[in-house]
Amino acid sequence: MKRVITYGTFDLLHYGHIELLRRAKEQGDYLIVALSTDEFNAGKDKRAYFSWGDRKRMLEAIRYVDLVIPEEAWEQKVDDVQNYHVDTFVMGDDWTGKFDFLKPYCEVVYLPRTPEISTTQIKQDLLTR
Ligand code: C2G
Repeated sequence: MKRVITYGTFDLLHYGHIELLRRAKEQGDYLIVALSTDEFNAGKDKRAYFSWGDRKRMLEAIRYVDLVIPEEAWEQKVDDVQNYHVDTFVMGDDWTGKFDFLKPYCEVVYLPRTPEISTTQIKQDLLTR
């Protein structure tokens, strides 16, 4: 059983997120999503539209996702990889290199982002319509 983990806010869920989750699941058999809590997002200068509970429920409805856990701190990744016996860590390539410190613990994979779609873009488009 190959276990994969990825991290993110996944607010205003869109096909860029789904494509990331689909490809992350392709890396193994079991996909864990560490979902940024509202408090952690505040640290990323992000204010999600949907609450953590609602974002968790939406992720749990996606066929590629097997488990959703909270992402509460930047420093939790090594513990997560060890505690959940993770084989592969996956992130979009906007993070390329940022998590290479995990390489001694698991495979680190950066996948190309889906172009032209983002939560920020959705918000901006809705404002200007
Ligand atoms: N993503 C993507 N294509 C897009 C938008 C997002 O592939 N068009 C990917 C991102 O690269 C990321 C994941 O979807 O891997 C989730 O995106 P966000 O919710 O924006 O996550 P982020 O705020 O980057 O949080 O500890 C890591 C952070 O929690 C990552």
